[in-house]
Amino acid sequence: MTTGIGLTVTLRLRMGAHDAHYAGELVDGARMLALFGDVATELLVRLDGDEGLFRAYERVEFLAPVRAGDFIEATGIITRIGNTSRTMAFEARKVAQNVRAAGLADSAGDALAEPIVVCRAVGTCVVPLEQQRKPRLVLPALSAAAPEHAILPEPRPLITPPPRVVVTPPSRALILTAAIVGAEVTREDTPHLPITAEELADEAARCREAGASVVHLHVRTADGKPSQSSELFQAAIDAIRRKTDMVIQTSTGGAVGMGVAERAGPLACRPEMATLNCGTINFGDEVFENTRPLIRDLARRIRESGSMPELECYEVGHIDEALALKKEGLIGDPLHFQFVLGIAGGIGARREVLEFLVSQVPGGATWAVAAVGRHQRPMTELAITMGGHARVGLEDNIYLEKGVLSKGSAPLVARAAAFAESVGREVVDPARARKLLGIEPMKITSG
Ligand code: KMH
Ligand code: ZN
Repeated sequence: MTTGIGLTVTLRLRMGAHDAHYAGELVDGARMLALFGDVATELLVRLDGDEGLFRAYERVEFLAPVRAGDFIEATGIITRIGNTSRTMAFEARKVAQNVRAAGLADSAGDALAEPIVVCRAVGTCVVPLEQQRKPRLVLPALSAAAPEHAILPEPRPLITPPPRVVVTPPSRALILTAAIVGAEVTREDTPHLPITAEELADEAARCREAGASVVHLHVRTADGKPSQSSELFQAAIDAIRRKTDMVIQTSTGGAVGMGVAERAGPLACRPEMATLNCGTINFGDEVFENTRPLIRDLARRIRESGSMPELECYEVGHIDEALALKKEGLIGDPLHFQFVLGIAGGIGARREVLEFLVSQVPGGATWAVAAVGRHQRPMTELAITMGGHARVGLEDNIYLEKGVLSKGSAPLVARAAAFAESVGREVVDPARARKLLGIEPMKITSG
């Protein structure tokens, strides 16, 4: 038994001379749609045991030319499931092509280091109820009217016990968090890193403009060193408050090697939200230590400061640790998990990993993904299509494309927001984010 959300299929094939329709051996756009039709059909066969019918495209974008000889990879992912309708997002990428250069043989070809996206689309297919042959847990439709924290009905008993299923329905509303500075990235890595309170506030405001409703905050001393000083945090919070209404989430992770008292520094500012790291991991070549007593100490301090914890999970067992904290009364509902993927030494940034993590999230909780480096874009897009929330920004990834530095975190937020819109998610403002996270409406209006 499966929800089907996030199910993905990829086909790869070569465009032939018979596909070329226009001058210059150009292939017509309809060929990409025919490919998406095949991808959709395989998705439906896997999901429902029936080919179904393609009903409508909501959006089609042709982004780059396709020519005879190009190798095209087409991927589709199921983003919504109704009783009979299945919405899918598609992307076609060119992965190899003929060179077509003077002086080279006609047969010369190149595999592309970075695939070129040639077409994107969103469409809906239908499988009549009587043709659906596979038992499946039907999720509530992702309509604006759907309750944002609805609990799914108990699945009907099957003859064989079903595996654990995702019990948190995907949300149409999307919270984007901007992690604008962090503790590890330096000005040597990227000149676009904000450091002073004013720089942090300006960057936060740009991210808000781009679609972020939460800012995950670290601070630095004037010479760029990571700090957990409550004075520096207060200055940054005041500056951010003067410019935006974003939810401010302070770090209690700080930098590797800091002790608990130092890490708790920003809690003196009584932030609306604070991270709570739920376990120890190898963090690159270092150890990010979060012993069980330290986690409990910070959980108590977060509770006393009146902040809402965001549960940072770097491994599967960290979810269990968070659930233990709840049992012990150190944290309360609603729980909000952040799955941090792709850190060297931590859990991998892969679809199967995320699907399993999400399957462990209890009903009523919300979850997000923060993936590092080159994993940020694909994992953000996967989280968005699976109905979770997402964090992007320079703390986790400094590149917009391979070799191209992002000019701050805002372009990364803007890209995630554009993708979200293309698959039917609604990027929310801070007021709505507070509601979704169960945070009191903001009382402080300026610093
Ligand atoms: N800098 C990392 C060691 C958090 O903000 O809570 C920890 C971190 C997590 O960034
Ligand atoms: Zn952080």
